[in-house]
Amino acid sequence: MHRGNNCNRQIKVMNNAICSLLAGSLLLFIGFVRAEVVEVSVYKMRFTPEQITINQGDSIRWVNKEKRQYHSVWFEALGEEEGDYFFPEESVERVFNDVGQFPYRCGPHPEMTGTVNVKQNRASSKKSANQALSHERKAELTYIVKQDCGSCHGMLLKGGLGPSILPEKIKNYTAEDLTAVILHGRPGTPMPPWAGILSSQDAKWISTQLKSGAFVDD
Ligand code: HEC
Ligand SMILES: [Cu+2]
Repeated sequence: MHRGNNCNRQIKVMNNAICSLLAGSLLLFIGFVRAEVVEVSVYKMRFTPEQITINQGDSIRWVNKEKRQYHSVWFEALGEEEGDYFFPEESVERVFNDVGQFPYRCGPHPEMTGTVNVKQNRASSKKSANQALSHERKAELTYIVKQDCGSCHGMLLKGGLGPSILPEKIKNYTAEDLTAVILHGRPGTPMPPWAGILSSQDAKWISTQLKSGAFVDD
């Protein structure tokens, strides 16, 4: 069930390319177009990330990582019925075939909200691995680290629901170790895999920045 389970264990002996091929059992191949399943964590009464952008044809899987709380995913604004409740360790999935912006909320907890942005052009979604990150992408990634990572690791990355990821605490990890944790998550813990949202280049950049303390210096 958990994507990346084997990958984490074997990451030391396999490179990322092979690893993502294995994770590819989750991916559907439609012609040359690869539809992805992107995970959203449901944890501590929040959808994380709250805003997510995917390509047409991709799916979102909402995974309940709470200890006891159940939730639902309800696209109320579309005039739909509330989705089924899903309990800890359960998930719900939905495919998005239409382009647009789709806000949703949890039925029992109206304050829990999220938005799925579905865009048409899949070519521009992830930068190719050897292309330098643009200033815009770096700004986006900094925002993701502060908002999304910060929701668990603390706004100042000093720890919260997740451990501190300040330079001192992660000094025994290489940037490659951190990149693997970010892309694949830690199965069985609330740390979600970011591979659907971040390219390996994005994750590598974040890892380098984390190690240098760049996110907390300014
Ligand atoms: C839903 C909560 C949550 C979110 C969001 C989250 N993390 Fe985590 N993260 C955790 C938890 C919990 C752990 C500890 C997992 C364990 O027990 O091994 C963790 C572990 C880590 C570790 C390993 C730390 C160590 O000392 O082993 C790194 C690095 C990390 N997260 C980075 C990130 C980054 C970067 C992001 C944003 C892209 C992020 N996390 C988003 C909950 C989260
Ligand atoms: Cu809820």
